[in-house]
Order: sequence, then structure tokens, then C-alpha cells
Amino acid sequence: PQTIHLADYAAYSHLVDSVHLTFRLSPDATRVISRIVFRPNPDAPAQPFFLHGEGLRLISASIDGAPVTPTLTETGLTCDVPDGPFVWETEVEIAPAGNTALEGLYMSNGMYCTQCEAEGFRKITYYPDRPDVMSIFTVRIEGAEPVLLSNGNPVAQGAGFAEWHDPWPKPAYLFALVAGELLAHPGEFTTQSGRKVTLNIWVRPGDEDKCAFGMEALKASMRWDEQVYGREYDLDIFNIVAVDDFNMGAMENKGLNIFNSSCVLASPETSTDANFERIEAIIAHEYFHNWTGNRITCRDWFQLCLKEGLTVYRDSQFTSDVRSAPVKRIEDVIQLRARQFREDNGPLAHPVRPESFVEINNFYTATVYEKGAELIGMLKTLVGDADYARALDLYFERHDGQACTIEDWLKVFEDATGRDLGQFKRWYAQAGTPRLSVTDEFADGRYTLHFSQQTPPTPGQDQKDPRVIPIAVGLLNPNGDEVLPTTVLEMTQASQSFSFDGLATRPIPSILRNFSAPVILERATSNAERAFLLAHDTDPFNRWEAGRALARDGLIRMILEGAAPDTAFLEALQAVARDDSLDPAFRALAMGLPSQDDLAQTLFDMGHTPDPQAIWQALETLKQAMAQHMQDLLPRLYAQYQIEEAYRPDATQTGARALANTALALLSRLDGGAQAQRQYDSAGNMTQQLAAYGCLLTVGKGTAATTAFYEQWKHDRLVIDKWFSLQIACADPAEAVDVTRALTKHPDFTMKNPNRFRATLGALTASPAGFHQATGAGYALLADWLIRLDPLNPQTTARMCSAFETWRRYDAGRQGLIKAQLDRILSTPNLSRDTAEMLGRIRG
Ligand code: HT7
Ligand code: ZN
Repeated sequence: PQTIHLADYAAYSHLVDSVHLTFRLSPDATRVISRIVFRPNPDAPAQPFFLHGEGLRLISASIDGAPVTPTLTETGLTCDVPDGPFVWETEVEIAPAGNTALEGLYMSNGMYCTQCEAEGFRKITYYPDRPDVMSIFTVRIEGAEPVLLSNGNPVAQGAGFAEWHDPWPKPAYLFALVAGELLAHPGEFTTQSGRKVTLNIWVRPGDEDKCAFGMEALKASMRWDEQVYGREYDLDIFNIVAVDDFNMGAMENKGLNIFNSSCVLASPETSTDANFERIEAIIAHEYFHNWTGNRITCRDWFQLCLKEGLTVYRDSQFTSDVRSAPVKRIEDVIQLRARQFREDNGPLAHPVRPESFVEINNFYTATVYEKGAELIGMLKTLVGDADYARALDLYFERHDGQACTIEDWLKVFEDATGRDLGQFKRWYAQAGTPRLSVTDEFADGRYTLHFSQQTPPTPGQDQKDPRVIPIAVGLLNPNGDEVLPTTVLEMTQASQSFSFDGLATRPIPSILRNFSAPVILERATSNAERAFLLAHDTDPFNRWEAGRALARDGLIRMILEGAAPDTAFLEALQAVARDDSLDPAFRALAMGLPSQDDLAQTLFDMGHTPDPQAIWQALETLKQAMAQHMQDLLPRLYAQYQIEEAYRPDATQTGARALANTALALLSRLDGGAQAQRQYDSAGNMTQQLAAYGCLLTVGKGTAATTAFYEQWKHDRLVIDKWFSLQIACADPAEAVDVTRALTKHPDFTMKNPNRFRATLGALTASPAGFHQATGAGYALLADWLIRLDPLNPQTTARMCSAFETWRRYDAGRQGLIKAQLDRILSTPNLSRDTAEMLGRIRG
């Protein structure tokens, strides 16, 4: 397969003035008739005329009305074309019912839908399927389905047809079409300039009672983007459609967002608080793409972080504003470390702006999205809020309607602020997570912090240059008073020192407040200092971080030295748990422990070979010790945070339930699940029901609940996904593979639905002690299923290969077993380009 390089970018030969598409829908033989007006691109190098196209049956082609016979290749067609403007027309046939890859036009539960990002449009018709070719689309859909949707505004509708016109030039990856028997949950929004916009969430009959939350989230997002970024919606209608079979979370097609049903449908009975928060964030994210992604798009796919990093940053700002900023920051950093740091530290490490790829679908990664968002956050910290706002205004003014690059983005900041961002640009080009080590000294009232930065080599990048790192620092005196409020230090050298004068006593530093840069902070700190910061830091993120570091340190000693749980940690944690002045959501987060994967990486970084079973056992022992240590507090906490009012998925109620359920999980270790059973029996919402069910499974009392839960929810596919996942997540590690295997034989298991596949095999890979069983049974089971799924759905298969990305951490036995499975998959005939690329990179 061909490797594509950023350095080889060349503009497309032609500009596209307009596109007219007619779809004659039929499950096995949809006809797509296109009429495309081309004109030579004066800025492009000379090149043959080429259109992308894959899996299309060409019926006819013509130029300016005269039939032509193009040369067909594996990836598209070439044809002799006139020197000047011309009208290109084709008719092709495609078979959406047989499209299990879920890219292009496909069918999900009898409904037609599309997924064109990144390169799905070429499976619909012949077209220059690249993001820098933007055009105005008019679409006519002919079909018997009652609802026929496409991008833009509706222009005509009648028996068996509908026509849509999108006045905003867009690349083909934002094209969308939906047709089916759908019901609308309607809404309306009046923009800040007074235009009325019709809103709809379209769902399959039966799901119409799960749209109200999504609709409110959409309106809140629209208002927020006006108020915070001055961005107004630009069509008469905004449609969202829920689809069951979908490879990712959602897609920002212009005026017609398509969502994985798990990312939009919500009701208190069927969705957890975490589901509600995620749905709200994804609706916001897709909506915000209307400006950051659609109106201003990417020149090529190497610039993916231009739209994704910025839009993730914007959606996290939104969530911080409508919920709790510290809680959101802590949740984001937990995710960043779990997904992005893991990626950046292994064989799949790549820059936020990669320089080459084989399959672009493999680069929708935590690095592009989450580290990309961290870069925006750092930029804002460096230039300040006011200059960030000015730069964004300039970005929208200067680049509206264009397909841009990271250079364009940084230039806007340089022009708006007068800063040189040459060094900052390294963040986009260098892979790997910088290690920021710190020492300190105090003499004569002067306190000095000495920093040095170093980034380990990553695949293809041995040498790293120093980056600019904004380090937010505060200083506390030993009484707990803040003697230096949060101050941003700008580190630009490999090693650099910063001093603070006029201090009466040696201060306690609070470094990297609010996680001001995506780095690994290395500092020899005492547990007494960590406990002090957990008790006194005014920065909520660092307060949580201190507790996490205490927990990690104790767990590592338990694993390596067989130490008992650290009483000082248990005391410090209890003090936080019982402090009613603290946000319950924060307390629930503080009572969480580092994940098995986090501990495995920590051990590996310390030069040890992690033993997944020993890690799991240490966590179990510590949870048991926490339960015993807090045995008087837990029933009080549990009772205090029960909610009498009607269910609301807002930050206040969510935090209260999170704390009560954290207490319940610990209590269950003391009462054998009695309280959890009572909660399960009386639960009025899914947050309560699922938490109780998880407790019962964990203490080995889940059998009855497993039957009852299934009977209650077997009609609801999204709830049954939870049922599949939780049984695996809460299984004893020794049984997790057997539980997973048994569930793959359940009549409700299907690999054709990515949600169900991920709920089952993904749950196994998310449970390290179960997945990394020394027998290799977990690896073999996953490999079996990846081999089966790959011919049907390469994109989802490839994404799930990342379960193997940490394989070099483990002992020789496990490495050998994993390598054997990697080789087995790689030797499968006709393996997809997606999966072959991922496994090739992982194997090295
Ligand atoms: N821009 C979208 C990314 C995407 C995608 C979504 C659904 C299915 C396949 C996909 N490939 C790429 C989603 C987003 O970031 O908003
Ligand atoms: Zn996005």
C-alpha cells in the first residue's frame, strides 16, 4: 500500500463550481447520477485529470454532453478533458445494503445513511475526494422512504423525492444523505441576529422519548457559540439523525449531523449521568464544527488537528462553562493520560500533525484530538484570554470559506499578538510526551525552581528539540496560605530556572496547576508534601493530583515490596471524603484510584516488568482497606447524597450520585452487596441501577441481577450494550475471557454492530488483568474476532488493534504470545489496509 506524505501536497488540477447529485435509492442497486462543473485551477501544477472512485459500477460518463470512456483504476479514473471549463456527468451503481464497512452510503436497520469522512465519498460517486476541493452541492433524492434528508436547506419535496441545496461551499467529506422511516423531535432556535432555525432530531420509531435532552444540549451549544465565539448558525435548518450502526461517535456533516445512537439518545431510565454528560459534549462538538471544520476546513488530512484539536478544545470549554470547570479538567486529564500518553509512549506515537500515513482512518487518534486540544489550551495560556479572542476573530474573518493549514492557524496568532510561534510549532511536529523534571532550592528568602525537559525518542524521531512549555505555578506557605497566586512561567530552554524573592519560609510549590501543559512532571516529593497539597492546594486540579500521586506511590510499594496499604493515604483520603465544603463530584474523583493501565505504565517507566495480576490484586487490597478505614463514614456519605428530587442530569445531581455510588462500591465490600441489592431493587434511573448492578457483580452476587437486567431491558439495544460490558468489566480476571467468550455466543451478540462489538471485545481489552491472562487466552480470543471482523469492517477492526499497543511492557512469555497473535492476524489473506498498517506499526 502507498504511503502518503505531507511534503507531497499539491493543489488539485481543477476547481469545482457546482455539484448536482441525483440518488435513485435501492438497497442493492442505488443509482447515483452526478453533474459536476469543473474549471482549471490556475494555482495547480500540471497533472492528469483524476477522480477518486472505489467499488463503483460505472454506467455512463460524458463531458459537455458527449459520451467518454475513462480509464478505470483501483482507486478511481483518469480521462482526457478539455483545457477550459467543462461539465462532467456520470451515472454509477452502488449497493448500500451490502456495505458493512459503514463508509460511503450504507444501510442501518433499513435506513439509508452515509459516512464520508475521511474518504467515504469516493464510494458514492467519482469525485475529487479531498478536503481542499470545495463546492456547492444540490441533491435530489428519489426513494419510497418517508423522510429524505441531505445537507443545506430543503428546496423541493413531493411524493417519492426531495431536493436539498447547500449554499456553503464544502468538501465532499461533509456530504450526507439519510432516508428512512424516521420520526422528528422538533425544536426551534432564534439566532442572535433574529433568524429562526428549524431544529430536528430524527430517530427510529420507539426512540422519540429519548431526544429531549439532546435538543436542549443543541440549543445550549448554539447559544454558547454565539456568546463566547460570536459564531452564528448559517442555514434555515439543522438536522441530527440517530443511527445504530456507526463506526465512531458522530459526524458533523453540514446541516445534517449523523450520530451514533449511543451519542444522542438519552433518558433517565436508560442512560447514566456519564452518558448524559458525554452526549451533551458530543452534540456541542459536532455543532461547533460548523465553524471550526466546515466553514473553515482542512487543506489536507495531515491538518486534521486544525479542526479536531480546536473543536475538542471548544467543547471542553463549553462543558466547563455549563458544568464544573475543575471536574471537567480532572476528567479530561484522566482520559488524556489513559489514551494519549499511552499512545505517545508506544509504537503508535505520532505528531499531532503527522507527516505520513497509509490509511487516514488510523489517524483519528487521541494524539490528534486530545493532545491537539491541549495545544490550543497552551496557546491560550501563553497569549492570554484577550489575545486568544482577538486571534480567533481574525481566524474566522481571514479564513472563512477556505481549506487551511496549521501554518495559517499559527500565523493568525502571530499577527494578532506579535509573537513568534516558531518554537511553539514544534508541539505539532514532535511526537512523544515531554518529561519535565523539577528540583528546588531555598536560601535567603529566595526560592528557585530548576526545570529541565526531555522527550524520549519515538518511532522515526530520535532527536527532540526543547519546546515552549507554559508552567502554571503557585506557592503555599507551611500554614497552607498561598504566598504566590497562580503564575505562568514560560519555559523555552532545555533547562531553565525561575526564582521568587521575599519569602519568609521555604514554600511548598504547586506546579503545573490545572495541568497547564501535556507533560509528565517528575519531582522527588515526599508523601507528607503530597498530603499537604491534597489538604491545602487552592488549585483543585493539583489538589486532586496530589491525592492521585499519594495513591500511586502506595500502590507501587504494595506491588513491589508487598507493603500494607498506606495509613497516611487512607487518613488523607478520609479527610477529603468527609469534607462537606468540597464539591461531591470532586470528592468522588479524589476517591478514585489510578487505573491498572496507569500502574502498569508507572512500573514499566521505573524499570519493572508489570504483572497485571499483581496490579489488580493491589487495587483490590487497597479498596478493601479504604472500605474498612472509612466504615463509619461510608453509610453517612451514602445516605447524605441520596436525592429526593426528580432526576436531573445536571452537575449538582451528577456529583451527588457519583459520591453516593462511590461510597456504595466500598460499602459493598463490607456488607456483601446488601445495600447495593436494595439500591438495585428500588433504582429509578440507570445511574443508580447500573452502579448497583456493578457492585453486585464485583462482590460475586450478580447472578440474579444479570437475569433480571436482561429481562427488563432486552428490547433496548443501548442498555443491553451496558449489560454486555459490565459483566466483563466486573468479572474476576481469571474468568473475564470465559465470560467474554460466552457473551460472544449470546443471541444478541453481533459483530455487525460496532457498539455491540466494542461493548464485548472492547470491555475485555479494557480489563488488563483479564485480557493479559498469562495463558494468552485473551489475546487469542481478541485475534479470532479481529480476523472475523476485518473483512466486514476494517475501520473498527483497526481501531481495536490498539489493545496490543503496550505489548512491549510485558514479560517475555506474554510478549511471545502477543507477537504470535499479531503475526497470525498479519498473515490473514486479504487483510485490510487499515488493520495491516496498525499491526505493522504496533509490531515494529
Ligand atoms: N469528524 C468526525 C470524525 C470521523 C468519523 C465519524 C464517524 C464515523 C467515521 C468517522 N471518521 C472520522 C467526528 C468528529 O470528530 O467530530
Ligand atoms: Zn470532531
